[in-house]
Amino acid sequence: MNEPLSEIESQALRELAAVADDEALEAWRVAYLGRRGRLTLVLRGLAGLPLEERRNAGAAANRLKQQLESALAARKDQLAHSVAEALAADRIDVTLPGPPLPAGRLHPTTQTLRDVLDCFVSMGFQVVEGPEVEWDRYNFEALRIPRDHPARDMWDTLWIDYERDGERPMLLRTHTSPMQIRVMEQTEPPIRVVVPGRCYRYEATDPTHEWMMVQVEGLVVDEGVSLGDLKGTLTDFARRIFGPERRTAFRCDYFPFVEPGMELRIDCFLCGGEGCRTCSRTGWIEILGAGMVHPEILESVGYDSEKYTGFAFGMGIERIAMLRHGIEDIRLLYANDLRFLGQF
Ligand code: FA5
Repeated sequence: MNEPLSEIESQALRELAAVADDEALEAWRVAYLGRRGRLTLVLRGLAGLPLEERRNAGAAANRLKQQLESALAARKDQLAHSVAEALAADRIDVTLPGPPLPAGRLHPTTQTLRDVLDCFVSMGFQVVEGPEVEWDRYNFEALRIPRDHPARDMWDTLWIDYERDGERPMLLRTHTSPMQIRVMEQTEPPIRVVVPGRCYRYEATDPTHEWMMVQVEGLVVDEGVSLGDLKGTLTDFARRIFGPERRTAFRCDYFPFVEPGMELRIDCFLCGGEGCRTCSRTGWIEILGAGMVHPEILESVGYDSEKYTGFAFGMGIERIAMLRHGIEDIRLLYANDLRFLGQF
């Protein structure tokens, strides 16, 4: 006999205990009991032994064969059982309600932006968009803010690290006003557009100032457009967005691209006009700059300033969201705290 039965027995049983699936079980059967299996080879080898020895060894080998066959059947049973158990444990109750999916919502700035745009669209304005990375020419020069003019100090600028002829002509737009020029260059009056978009300023933050904000620019150019149209349009806008109880006030302001220029202020929601930290103790919160388009600008884009007049405005959407929801600090809007944002 070429292999001791005891060795086959112990090895076979050890391996069988480690078998984990039907495939491994079949491989084990082939290895020990198959046509060329280890035990089968032992049984075949018995033929060459003397009669007495063959009888004893044959009986022992057959006993082992039976033992392995019944061990195989038992293991097979065991495996089938554990698969059934795993399936039972894994069973899904399809009648249970699914786990709730956390639903997102629109950011309060986006909600207000959409309401503002809806308001102007209902008045007949068209919505257009423009680039956030802008040329100096559109952001400043074409708006009558030449290099070295003190008015540039009104917009602390983030310049793009790109040089041409020793100059840096590109920047992150500081306001949406460059789109006034781009629209007028490409269209003829009558014009009625609003331009939403992000603007960037190299500015220290405080309760009403962020370094990134969303503005909506408005531009109207037509025959016979007057300051009365500007005031009427913006007063109507303010009533629709803030309700009739909020007080509004126009005040003179300076912007090189309009004449005359003004700002629109809303009474502070927090102190009701008494003066507090949020309104810098003035009782008012400025939401937009506006004015009649400067005739030189109309001429520079090829319009006849004797025939056409226009007005423009630019508002900060975060300031409007703050007034509507009573948000005390603009920085809360972009601090990404879901406990705060989830309230709106
Ligand atoms: C402008 O940006 C002009 N382009 C507005 C304009 C357009 C005037 C057309 C005339 C004609 P100003 O810098 O004041 O102006 O900004 C306009 C509005 O943007 C402000 O009233 C305010 O609501 C908002 N805003 C300005 N700076 C910030 C800031 N740092 N953080 C948040 N909102 C701001």
